[in-house]
Amino acid sequence: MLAQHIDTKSMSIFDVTKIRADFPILSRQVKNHPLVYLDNGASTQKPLQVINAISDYYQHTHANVHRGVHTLSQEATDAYEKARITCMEFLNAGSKEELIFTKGTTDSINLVAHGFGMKFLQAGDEVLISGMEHHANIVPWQLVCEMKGAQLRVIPVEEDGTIDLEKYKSLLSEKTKIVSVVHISNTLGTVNPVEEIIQLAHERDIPVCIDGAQAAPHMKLDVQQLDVDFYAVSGHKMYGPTGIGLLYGKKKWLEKMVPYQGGGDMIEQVTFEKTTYAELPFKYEAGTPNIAGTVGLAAAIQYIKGIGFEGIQAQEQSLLKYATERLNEMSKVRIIGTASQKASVISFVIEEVHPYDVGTILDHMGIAVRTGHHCTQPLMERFCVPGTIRASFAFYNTAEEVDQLITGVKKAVDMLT
Ligand code: C6P
Repeated sequence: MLAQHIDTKSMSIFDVTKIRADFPILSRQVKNHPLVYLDNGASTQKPLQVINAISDYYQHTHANVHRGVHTLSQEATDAYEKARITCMEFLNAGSKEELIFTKGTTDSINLVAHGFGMKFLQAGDEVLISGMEHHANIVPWQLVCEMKGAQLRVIPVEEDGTIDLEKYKSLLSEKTKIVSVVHISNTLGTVNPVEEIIQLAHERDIPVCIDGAQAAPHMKLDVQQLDVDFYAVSGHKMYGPTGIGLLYGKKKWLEKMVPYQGGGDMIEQVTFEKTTYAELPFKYEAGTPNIAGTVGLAAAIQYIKGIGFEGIQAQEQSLLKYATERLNEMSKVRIIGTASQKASVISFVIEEVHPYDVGTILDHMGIAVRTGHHCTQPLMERFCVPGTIRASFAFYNTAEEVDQLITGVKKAVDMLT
């Protein structure tokens, strides 16, 4: 990770002012203050390139896909399938059969849990997740485990917010049918050693599903190099629209698994006696898809590519380092999640202060952070806190915004302690 001297006035690795001009929302006021948007882990803002691509699609191209011989339907189908290729290249998936459009990470993981679980899980089997999972990577597995009489097992989290790898190794057994863990924790920022996690599972022929919701916006992904079996992503966390996401799945699994939803477009032949399913990836895309969402997501990917992950990481790691240093200067502030490999997410608590109160004070200063359990309640329990204050940075954030956050946190400390 990047280590460099930070000069707060001139720390930008690239032209942030120019980049910020692409995001209209960043120049609005909140409570009579310029918006300081530090809730990118929840959802990122959208550049004009994405907004315009969606608007352009609706103004000139829209019709339903895969259904019509008319020009608009063919053009919409072309746009949809072209977006698939863009997304496929973004993840470096081997073929478009392996790239399914979903509503987002939650939908993708539900698809895997149902499709894999209903086919392959039996009573007594185990599904292995980690203690830092988002509810989206807990509840779908609980649902299918309950239906199949299987058991959910959990890899513990260490005090610094890393996965206990030794315990992971000991939990892998012949009962383990699938491992499903998060790539980057939305609450702690920890970047998990997914290569090692995958390799250890594969040594026992156990497939691995990775929740990549927080990784896709921050790092170059290569599902083939990872050799991962399933990889889930949300469009709205990577500068794309809401309601669109990706599931990468290895063909060998997708072919064997059962469809998650039935309906139009996912069939080959329907009779009242029996239905046969469409080829991949359509087997898993029932109903009219979010066509405009795929166009917007493809535009977001082009936008990210235009900036490049090298610049994105340099900027975000600088902000992370600077914010960590400044927060650590405050005696009443405690950072939760101190792993050496982190994305630009900082969770912290203030002694004897409820996170919501801090969030409210910050909001009055125009600063948007997330407060609460971040949909990781078991992780909150692990760290014995009701919730945290979370600042999550994107490449369009600045050191000045970190300074404003620190001013806000100091004000909260003065008012509430
Ligand atoms: N985390 C956050 O503020 P959806 O809602 O389907 O796009 O993503 C769910 C999800 C799954 N896994 C991880 C690691 C996530 O961070 C999220 C979404 C947001 O942290 C909203 S709860």
